[in-house]
Amino acid sequence: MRTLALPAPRRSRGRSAVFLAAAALLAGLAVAPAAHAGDGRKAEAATLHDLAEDHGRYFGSATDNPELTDTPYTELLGEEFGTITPGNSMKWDATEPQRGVFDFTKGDEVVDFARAHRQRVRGHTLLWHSQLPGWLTSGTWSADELRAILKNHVQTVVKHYKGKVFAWDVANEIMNEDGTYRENLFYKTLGPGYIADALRWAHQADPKAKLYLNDYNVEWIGPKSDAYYELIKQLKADGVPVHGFGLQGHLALQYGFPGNLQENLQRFADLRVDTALTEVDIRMVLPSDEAKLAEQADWYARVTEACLAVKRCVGITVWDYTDRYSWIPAFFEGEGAALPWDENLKAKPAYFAIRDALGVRPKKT
Ligand code: 9MR
Repeated sequence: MRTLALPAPRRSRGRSAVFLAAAALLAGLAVAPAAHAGDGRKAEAATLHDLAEDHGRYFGSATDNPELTDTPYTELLGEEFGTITPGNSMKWDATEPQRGVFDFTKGDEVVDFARAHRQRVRGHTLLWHSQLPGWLTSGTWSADELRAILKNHVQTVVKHYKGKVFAWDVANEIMNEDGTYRENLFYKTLGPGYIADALRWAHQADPKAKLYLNDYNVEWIGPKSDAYYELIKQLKADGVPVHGFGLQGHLALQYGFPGNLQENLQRFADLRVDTALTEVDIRMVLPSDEAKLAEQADWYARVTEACLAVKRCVGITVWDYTDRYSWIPAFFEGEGAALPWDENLKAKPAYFAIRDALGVRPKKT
């Protein structure tokens, strides 16, 4: 049986490989390092990202600036993950607090952390209806003015992070549940063309960055994911630089698992775009108990397996890795325990289930 009392796993590189292996054995799991025998670095206990890398995928976590002073937290953040997404510090209110005045201090802090730990950064997000600065939401803009503001924002931010951010959530949460366009500030003034424009401007600013549309409640096939499917198909047909679809993956045990996730990922791959699970967390009604944690573990494994089954699903990011810093309790009263590590940075069954799912290595010929 898996125990919750296991210590937080540490990155392979040096320290507690043997300890982790012993812990995994106690937990009744296959121990990853054996499969790497003969490879110096990988002979040590592999991290989630190491295991994901064996499949050509990444495994990442979101983080936020205030958390970077929590040393036990940053140790794990720096060791276990291959990519980092700033949870807030690249959003519009942070990066352009006054019109035309840019502040990259906090975003840079996250980038510097990532680079110091040999991690790549997913940029989040260039435009969203939420967390916009007051000067933008309270202003009255003509279409020409707003277009110029959006272009300047997108290009200034993307240029600043050129070569440092490998993928951008260019447009976040632009669809309603019924598959119609969300009537955000940009839509209302510019119409749906703002999406293609933002993608083109971002591409001009950094031709190498992968450009994504990103949303929640799109993990299953339904009106909202259908809308993205149609939009991306059209954007591709029009030659617009769109490279990926981000499925946030904010799931909740009480609403059921999105059974056709794999099929959904596959249809986007068939449109010749990448997909990524960009903000995964799996919440539950509190208090948590053994049965809920076991079900959560199973869901994490299923999400991981769905991504591994689709070639163009390039990676998985959890929306922070520990319940200590999850956004859930503040937004959903009475819910939480959504992440693979608990509030004390102890690995939960979900962590071991992800390892298990990643541990199935493709045969090397
Ligand atoms: O994690 C973010 C949290 O700290 C903020 O308070 C919140 C504000 O809306 O945004 C959170 O991140 C969101 C992400 O940017 C977009 N998808 C939903 C995420 C959770 O709300």
